[in-house]
Amino acid sequence: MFGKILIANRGEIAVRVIKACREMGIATVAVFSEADRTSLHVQLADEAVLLGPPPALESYLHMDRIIQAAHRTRAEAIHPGYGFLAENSAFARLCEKEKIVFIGPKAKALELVGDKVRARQAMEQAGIPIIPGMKSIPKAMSDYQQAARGLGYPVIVKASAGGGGKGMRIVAGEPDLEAAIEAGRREAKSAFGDESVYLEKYLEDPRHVEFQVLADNHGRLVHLFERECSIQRRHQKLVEETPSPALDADLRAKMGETAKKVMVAADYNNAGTVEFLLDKDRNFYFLEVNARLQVEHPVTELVTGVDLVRQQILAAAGESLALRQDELRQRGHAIECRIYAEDAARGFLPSPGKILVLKEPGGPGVRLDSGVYEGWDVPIFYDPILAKLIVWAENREEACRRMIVALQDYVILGIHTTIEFLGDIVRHPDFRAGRTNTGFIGKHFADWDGGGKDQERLRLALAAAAFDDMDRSARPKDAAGRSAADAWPRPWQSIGRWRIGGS
Ligand code: MV4
Repeated sequence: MFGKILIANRGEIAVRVIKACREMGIATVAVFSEADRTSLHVQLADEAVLLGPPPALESYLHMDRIIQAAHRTRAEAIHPGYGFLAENSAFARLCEKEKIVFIGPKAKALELVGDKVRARQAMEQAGIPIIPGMKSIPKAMSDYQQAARGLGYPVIVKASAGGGGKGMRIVAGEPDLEAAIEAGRREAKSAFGDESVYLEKYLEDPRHVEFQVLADNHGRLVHLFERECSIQRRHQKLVEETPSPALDADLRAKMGETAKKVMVAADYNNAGTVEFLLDKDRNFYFLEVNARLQVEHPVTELVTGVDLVRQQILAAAGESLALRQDELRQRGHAIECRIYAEDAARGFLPSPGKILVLKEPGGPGVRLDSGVYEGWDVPIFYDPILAKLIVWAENREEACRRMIVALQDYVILGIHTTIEFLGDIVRHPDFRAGRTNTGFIGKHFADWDGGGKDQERLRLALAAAAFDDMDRSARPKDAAGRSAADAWPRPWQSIGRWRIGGS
């Protein structure tokens, strides 16, 4: 087993990986940018190496500096987390050349699944259902027109190098096709440096259901069931859960076996996720492979009891997978809510700044994967995820109730977060009934205003009071040594009544 691992990431996922390493007796190296000197992951690791200035290209995306940090600290392996270099085949290759183990799939598998058109070809050959559409990149506009007529409108333009919605355009009819292809090309070119786009039949409001897979380096693999990820806004997931309310045992078994076939066809190793779209008639189609540990991995951990990060590390060290498909079970129900530093009432504007008050939920079946602490300044430079709140309960309804209470117990003042927005999602009758699809947020929450001006004034007043309270040691004290700020109750330290949807 490795003696020391470098974590090439920041925030909650770096903290999550450090935790797994500590449990395994593995020393940890954090890397950080100048904007992250005081970050939690830096404080929790055994060692930390400064990479450079705040911009990701100068720090968390700077391959040479990360490799150098690994050499200097004698780390034997690098865990990339998600985002940044996690699915970068050039980085996986560089690690190999430098004799550092990349904790993830081989560069060749990363290349295949990173190329959507090649992946579609490979999956079709393996007998996997793919969304009807093109299987190569054509030259002429007339080829696109012909393909679109054959598929029938609406169609969707997708970038071959893409993923996550960049370069995508929905086209209602032939008059809009050329402009959509041009726009998709430009966006793909600037996002991925590759302007290749292709067409698929557009599926209306599908569900997004993905399967977790674990594979070792010796050809053994299992799936760990599904995650339902339909609650998204502009391709940013907000709520995930497992089991999916849309699957029965039969469909689950079919999709799970298909997910394993996908990974065999991709010659895939380590942890990965196979994404499917599920239409209203319960047809499922391969969408793409996410070649990384995903943000939403904890819901799978809570219902299967498997520590996915530990499994990633074991597999990367060359150990044989000790899990057997026929021994894996889904027990109970898990839901995850993503806490972003964003103002949900104002178009999800980023909301960096100092966390003045932080009160965290806990209790039975409540897990918080967090990368923040009270008094810390949330920097503006990176993905705004602060934490993930994950709950487990025996069934979906109990899990919803547990989530609602945990969100009520979660107080962050000083910056805007998605906490209140998430509470309204989980309380929504359609969510409660499991009636979710990728159109849910657009349909029910397009103009959510967080309770309006009154709620906003209250939050501001509480934040101001909390700010005032921070400096209480400087206040004049009475004979007993108490300052005025020690008076109780202090409303900004309380939970409940003043909050939207509070008790
Ligand atoms: C689609 C689709 C409908 N039809 N493809 C969005 C992200 C990218 N990975 C693929 N996506 C979609 N592809 C066809 N042929 C609808 C989406 C889509 C979506 C997919 C998964 C989760 C959320 C989504 C939100 C909007 C659109």
